[in-house]
Amino acid sequence: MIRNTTSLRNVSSRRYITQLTKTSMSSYALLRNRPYSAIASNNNISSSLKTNRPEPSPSFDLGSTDQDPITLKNKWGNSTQKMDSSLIGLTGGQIFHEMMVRNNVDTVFGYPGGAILPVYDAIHDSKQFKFVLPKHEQGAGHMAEGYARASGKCGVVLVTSGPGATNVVTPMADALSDGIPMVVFTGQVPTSAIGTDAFQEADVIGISRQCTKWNVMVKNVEELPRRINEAFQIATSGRPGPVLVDLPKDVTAAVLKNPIPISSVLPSTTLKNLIGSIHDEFIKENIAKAANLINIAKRPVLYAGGGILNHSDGSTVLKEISERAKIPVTTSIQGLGSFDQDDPKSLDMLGMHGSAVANMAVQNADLIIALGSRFDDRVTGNITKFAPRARKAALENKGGIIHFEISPKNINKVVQCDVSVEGDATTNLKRVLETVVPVKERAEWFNQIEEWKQKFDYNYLKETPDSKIKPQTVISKLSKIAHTTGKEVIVTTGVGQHQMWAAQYWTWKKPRTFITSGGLGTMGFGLPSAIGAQVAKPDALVIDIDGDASFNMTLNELSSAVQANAPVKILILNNEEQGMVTQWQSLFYENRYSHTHQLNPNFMKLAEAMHVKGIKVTKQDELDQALKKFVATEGPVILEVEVEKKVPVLPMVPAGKGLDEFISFDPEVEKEQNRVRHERTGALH
Ligand SMILES: Cc1ncc(C[n+]2csc(CCOP(=O)(O)OP(=O)(O)O)c2C)c(N)n1
Ligand SMILES: [Mg+2]
Repeated sequence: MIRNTTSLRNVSSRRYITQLTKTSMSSYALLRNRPYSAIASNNNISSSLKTNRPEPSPSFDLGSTDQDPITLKNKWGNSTQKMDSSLIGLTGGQIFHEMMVRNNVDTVFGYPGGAILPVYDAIHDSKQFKFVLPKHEQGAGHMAEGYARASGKCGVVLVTSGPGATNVVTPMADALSDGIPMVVFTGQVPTSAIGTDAFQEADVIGISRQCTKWNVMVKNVEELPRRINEAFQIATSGRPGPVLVDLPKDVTAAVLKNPIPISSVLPSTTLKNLIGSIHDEFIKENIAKAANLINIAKRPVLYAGGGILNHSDGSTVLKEISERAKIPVTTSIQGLGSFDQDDPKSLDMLGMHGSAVANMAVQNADLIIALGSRFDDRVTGNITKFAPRARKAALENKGGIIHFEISPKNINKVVQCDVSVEGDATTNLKRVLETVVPVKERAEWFNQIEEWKQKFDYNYLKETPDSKIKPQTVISKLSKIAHTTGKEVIVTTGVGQHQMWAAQYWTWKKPRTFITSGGLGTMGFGLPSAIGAQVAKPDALVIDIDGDASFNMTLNELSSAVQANAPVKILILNNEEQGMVTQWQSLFYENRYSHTHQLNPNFMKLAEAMHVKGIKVTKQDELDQALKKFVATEGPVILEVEVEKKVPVLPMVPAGKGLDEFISFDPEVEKEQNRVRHERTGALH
C-alpha cells in the first residue's frame, strides 16, 4: 500500500515535471523574458476595462467581459458562445495578475510560499497594484478586512498552500460573520499530487467550506479567469462575504493556449431573471405594509446594522427617514457611524453593553424598523423577552417588527418579524420613504426618551487624585482630540472591554469609521485591520484602540505597518488582564481569575525593536499631552496607557435577561464589589 502511494506520487510528480517541461515551461520562459506590459499591450488588455466602481460595496460586474471575442463552436455541440482570446499565451500566474487589473484591484495582502510561486513570480514587478506583506497570514486576512471596511471595496488575499491557507481561516470566519467582501486566493499542490498527502497539502476546500460564502478549486488554466470573475461577483453581491479560490500549482504555471469563455453567469442571476417580476411584486406589497406601519406607529425605533453601510447613500437615507417621521435611531455595533450621534434623535448602540436608553426604547417601542442587521444575540438579549410592546402592537395591527434584510437566511432566523423587505436595505428604504407621511413632532415618545437619557447616561467611577487613569476617560478624551484634527478618523479595535468602551465613549458621526470584529469577536483584529484601513485611506488618522491581551495576539504586525508605510496609531489600554473575561469571572465566578492574567512584553522596548515610536503614560496629568502627541506623531506609534484594573463595562445585560434588565452603574455597588474582590483574592486583585 505504502509502496503504491509512493510510486503514485513519483509518477505524478514526474508527469507534472514532464508536463511543465514540455508545454508550459517553454512558453512560460518565452513570456518571462518579455516585460509584462508588452504582453498586456499585445493582447490589448486591462486599460479599456478600468471602470470607475461606485463606492462603497461596488459590484465587480465588468459589464462587457467579451472584448475581443471570437465566436466559436462549443465543443459539446452546435450552440455558440462568446469566447475570449485576449489571455492566450499567458501563464496562470499572469492571468491572475490580469484578472486583478480587470477587477480593479488596487491592493493585495499576502504571503508567498512554494505552491503559489508561479503567481508571485507573475506579480513580481507589477505596477498595477500595491502589495502588502504581513508577518503572518492571519494578519493579511485582517488587513484585507480593514481595507474592505474602510474603502467599501473587496479585500484581496494571496497566500500559499497548507499552513498559509489554514492561517487565514480565522479572518475568513470573521469576514463571514460581519459580512465583509474578501477574495482569498490560496496556492495548492499540483492537481496530480492532490490526495497524496503531499508536502504542504491541506484540504482547503473542505476546511474553508464553513467559513466562506463560496469556494472553488480551479482545475485547469482555461477556467481560471471565469472563476476569478465569479469569486469577485459572489464576494461583493448580496450580503458581502469571503470567497476562497484554490489554485493548484500546475494551473498557475500552465500557459493558456485556447480561446475561453470568461464571463460568468451565476445560478442566482438566472433565478432572478426567472422570478424577478413576481419577487418584485412581493417586495412592493411589503414596502406598502411597512410604510403603513411606520405611518401609524406611535413609538417607533429605527435599528440600523452594518448592512446600511453597504450602500453609499445608506446613512443619508437613514437620516432622511428619521427626520421626516421623527424616529429615534439605535444601531448595532457594526451600524455605529451610520447615524450622527450628535443628533438628538440618536439613541446610541443597543444590546448587551449598549446604552440603557436604546435598550429601554426598543423594549417599549410599538414598532421596530430593523435595517441591514441580523438580530445578533448580543443585540437582543433573551429572545423571549425581546420587544414585548412591539409584539403586542403587532397583534393589534398597530406596529410590530419590520426587517429590511438582503440575506433571506437572516429573516426570521432569530426574531420573527411582521413584515420583511428582502433586498438592499437602503434601496428599499428609499422606496418606503416616498410614502412615509412627515411627522412634525413626537413629543410624548421623545420626552420619555429624554427622561431615560438623563437617568441612565453612560457613567463610571471617576478617578481620585492618586488613582490610576480610567480607560473610559482615555477614550472620551481621545475622541475629542481626534475629531479636532480635521482629518477623517477611523478607529479599529481588539476584542474585550476596550472594544465596548470604544463603542460607548467615542462619538460616532460618519459611516465606515468604526472597524471592529463584532460577530466572531476576534482578539488580534485591531492592529492588522488598522494597517489595512490605513492602506485604503492613506490620509486618514487611523487609530487602533487595543487591549493588552488582544494586541499580544498579532503584535508581530507592528513592523509590517512600518514596511507598508502605514502610520497607524496604536493605543494600548493596558489593564494587565483579559479584562472582559475577568469581568465575567468577577460577576459570575466568585472572582476566581482562572488564567486571565498574561505576562505582557515591555511595550516600549517592543516598539523600539519593531521600528515604531513609543509613548507611555501612567499618571493622570500626563494624559492630555500624550494624547495630543500621539495623534500628531507622523509614523506608526504606540501609546501605552496604564489604566485601572478590574473596571466593569456597564451597563450590562446579563445572559438570559431581557434588554431592559440591565445592570447599570452604581458607585456604591462598585465599591462594595471591589471590597469583596480584595477580600476573596487576598488583596492580590
Ligand atoms: C481569539 C480569541 N480568543 C479568546 C477570546 C475570548 N476573549 C474575549 S475578550 C478577552 C479578553 C481581552 O483582553 P484585552 O484584549 O486585554 O482587552 P480588555 O478586555 O482587557 O480591554 C478574551 C480572552 C476572543 N474573543 N478571541
Ligand atoms: Mg486587557
